[in-house]
Amino acid sequence: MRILHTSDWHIGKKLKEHDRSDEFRKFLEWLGDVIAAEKPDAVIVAGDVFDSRSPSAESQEMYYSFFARTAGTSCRDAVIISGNHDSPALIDAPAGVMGRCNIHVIGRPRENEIITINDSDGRPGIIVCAVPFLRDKDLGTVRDGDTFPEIERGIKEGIMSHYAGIFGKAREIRGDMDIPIVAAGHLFLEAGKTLTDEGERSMYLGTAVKVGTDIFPEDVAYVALGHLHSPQKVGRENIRYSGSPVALTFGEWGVRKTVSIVDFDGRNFAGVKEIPVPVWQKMARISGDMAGIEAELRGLMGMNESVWAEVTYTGKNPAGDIQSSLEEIVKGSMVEILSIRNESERKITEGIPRPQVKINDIKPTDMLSLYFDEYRIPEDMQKVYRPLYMEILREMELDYAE
Ligand SMILES: [Mn+2]
Repeated sequence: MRILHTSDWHIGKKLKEHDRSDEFRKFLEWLGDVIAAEKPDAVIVAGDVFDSRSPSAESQEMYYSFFARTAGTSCRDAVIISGNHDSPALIDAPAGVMGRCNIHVIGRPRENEIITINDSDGRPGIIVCAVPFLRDKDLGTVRDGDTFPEIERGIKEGIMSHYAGIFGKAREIRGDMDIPIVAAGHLFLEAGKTLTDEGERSMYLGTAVKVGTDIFPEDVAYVALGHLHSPQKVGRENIRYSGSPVALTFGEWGVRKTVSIVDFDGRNFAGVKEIPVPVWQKMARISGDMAGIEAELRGLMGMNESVWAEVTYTGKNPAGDIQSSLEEIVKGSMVEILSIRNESERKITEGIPRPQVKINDIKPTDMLSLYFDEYRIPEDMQKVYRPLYMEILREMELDYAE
C-alpha cells in the first residue's frame, strides 16, 4: 500500500495583500499529476487546508475541484483533517457527499476517528487514525480559572490521552490483519524545527503546547503530520511533517517544499520519498545599505521574471524615504517590493538608555515585563494584566501559528 502525505496548503493565504490563488491552483494541478504518476492508494491532507476559517468561494472551489479530479482514480481514498487555521465545522459540512466519493473529512474531533482504506481488491489495506487539531475546549481537561501552567498541562494530557485512546481502538480493529496503522495529526511535536519567522511566532507563550514523539507508539507504521512548514522527520524516520507546498512567508523562501510518498509492507513502514514541489512565484530577501540593496535589486531585474522582494535596510545612517527610493529603482520592471523593513531605526523605547535590542529578539512575555518596569505598574495590577495578556497570546497562537 502507498499513500501521499501533504499538509498546510493554506489555500487563500495572501502575502502582504498579494493574491496567490494562481500559485495554489498550479500546485493542486501539479499534485493531481503527481497522484496520476505515483499511484498512491490514498492521499492524506494533515490540516490547514485553508488559511482562514471562512475561505472565499474561489478557495473552496479549488479544493473541491481537486478532489473531484482524484475521486474515482486509482487513488481511491482521501483523508482530510482540520488544522488550527481551519473551521472544523466548515471542513465537516460536506462530509456526507464527500464520503460517497471516499473522501473522508474530519473537522471536529469525534468518537470515531478511524478510517479503513481498502486495497484495490476491496479488502482492508490501511487503518488511518485521523485526529484533527485539538483545541482545549475539545479536550475537557481545562477548567475556567486554571492558571497558565495548569492550562498547558491540561491540554497536553488531553492530547496524549486522546491519541492513546484512538490507537487502542485501531489495534482492536486491526486484530491479526497484516495491515499498517497510520496516524494523521495536526500538532506541534517537541523536537520539531520551526523556521526563523514562524519560530518566533510560536514563542508567543514561551512554551506553545507541544508533545513528545512518545505519543506515537512503535506499532504505528507512519505518522503524517501537519503544522510545521518545513518538511522534516521528528525522532523516527516514519514520523514526519510534509511541510507547506508553497512558501507562505518570506521566512519560508529558500526552504525546500515537498509532498511525501510513503510505502508500506504488511504492517510496516517500507520507505518514504519526498517529491519537490516546483516554484511558481520567485521571491527574494535582500538586506544591506542603500548601495547594496540597489545592486541586488538590479540583479533581480536583470532576470526578467516576476520576483517578490522583501527589503531590509540595515545601513548606519537614517535612509530618508526608503520606500520612494526603492520604488524608483524597480519602476517598470518585474520586481515588486512587498515589504520594507528599516532595521537601523529599530529601538524598543526612547529615553532610557539600554543596549539596543531588535524587537524580533524579545519574547512577548518579556515585552510585558519591560512594559511593567517602564510604566511602574503596581504589583497588584500586574497580577490582573498578566493572565489577560497570556489569554490574548494564546488566542493569537491558535490563529496565527503555522
Ligand atoms: Mn499551517
